[in-house]
Amino acid sequence: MNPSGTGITITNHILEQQYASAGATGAFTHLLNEIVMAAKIINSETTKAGLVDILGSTGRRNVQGETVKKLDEFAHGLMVDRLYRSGHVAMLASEEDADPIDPPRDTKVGEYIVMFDPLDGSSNIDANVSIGTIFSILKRVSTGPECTMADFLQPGFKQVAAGYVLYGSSTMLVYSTGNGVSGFTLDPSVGEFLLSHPNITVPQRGKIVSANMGYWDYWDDNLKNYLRYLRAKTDTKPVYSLRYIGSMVADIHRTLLYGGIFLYPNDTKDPKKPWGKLRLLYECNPMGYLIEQAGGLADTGKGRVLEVEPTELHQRVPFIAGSREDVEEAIAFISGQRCE
Ligand code: AHM
Ligand code: MG
Repeated sequence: MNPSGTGITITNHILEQQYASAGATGAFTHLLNEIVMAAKIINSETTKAGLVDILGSTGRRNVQGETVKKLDEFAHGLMVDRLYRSGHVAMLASEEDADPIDPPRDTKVGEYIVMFDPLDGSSNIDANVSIGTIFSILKRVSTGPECTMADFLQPGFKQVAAGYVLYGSSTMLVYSTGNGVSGFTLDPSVGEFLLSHPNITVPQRGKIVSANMGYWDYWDDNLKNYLRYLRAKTDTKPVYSLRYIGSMVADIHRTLLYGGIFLYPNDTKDPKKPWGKLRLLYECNPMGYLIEQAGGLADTGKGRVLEVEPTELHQRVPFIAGSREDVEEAIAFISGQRCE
């Protein structure tokens, strides 16, 4: 039933972390458990998506100008409801909403800020390709009666937890509270996430590169030199395999397990996309946190992702993450220190 045979449920695991942390009140545990519950419900909807009239576009566009799929809306609404229901959230923000989301009236609020992408990779839904939910948890920093933008615009190293749910060939929840990375697989027969991947560690070097090569013409020469280097066999390195799913959660999950490098660089030719596509606060920061917690690196090409000072809620950054040696090598090329 449980691939590792340990039989540890995610609820046990979260509770164990709570007991190990002096002064923990259980608020954080309750919050994470609401995310687990939301993950189970979103999973159930995604797996029956082909059976009911939930697939397909609503025809509306989100704040990023992208077509919103019905499942995105469902996942967004569910995350908002469940997280506020925990009573421990100060305020929420989602990829699907231009502004932070106010708590419903008369809701008990708490001290945590949660930012999330409710259904990442949603353009893949209709093709039955893996999609995911990403979340980032911070502590509120403002002290007044209402939250301010400063609560959301905190650098990624301030995260107290981050994780993702991958709706794939099996459903997994991977999270970290700053003590390494743990992965749980949903056993559909009992409806529980069971510890299947304790202490995930990204290999120091991989042999997979993951990037949308269709954008080749929009990338700068230093980056192209790096990618040419990866596809050449030398005495010291193999030819790197290309794997790109186009769902960040799935691409990062594979990178965590197998190693290698994931890149979503900036576009040098489109003035509307000078920072690439991926959003700092609810995509790159949580994934960067997990990659670092697993022993890898996450960089913008100009520095550590987790140290970027955010300026806007939906800010985008270039994202280069994966095995430590691969990312270091990529940065050497991107900065022009190496060209072959
Ligand atoms: P989304 O949050 O609107 O789904 O967009 C993010 C997704 C990532 O999952 C993925 O890495 C990227 O967009 C793929 O973009 P592209 O099609 O430009 O390669
Ligand atoms: Mg999305």
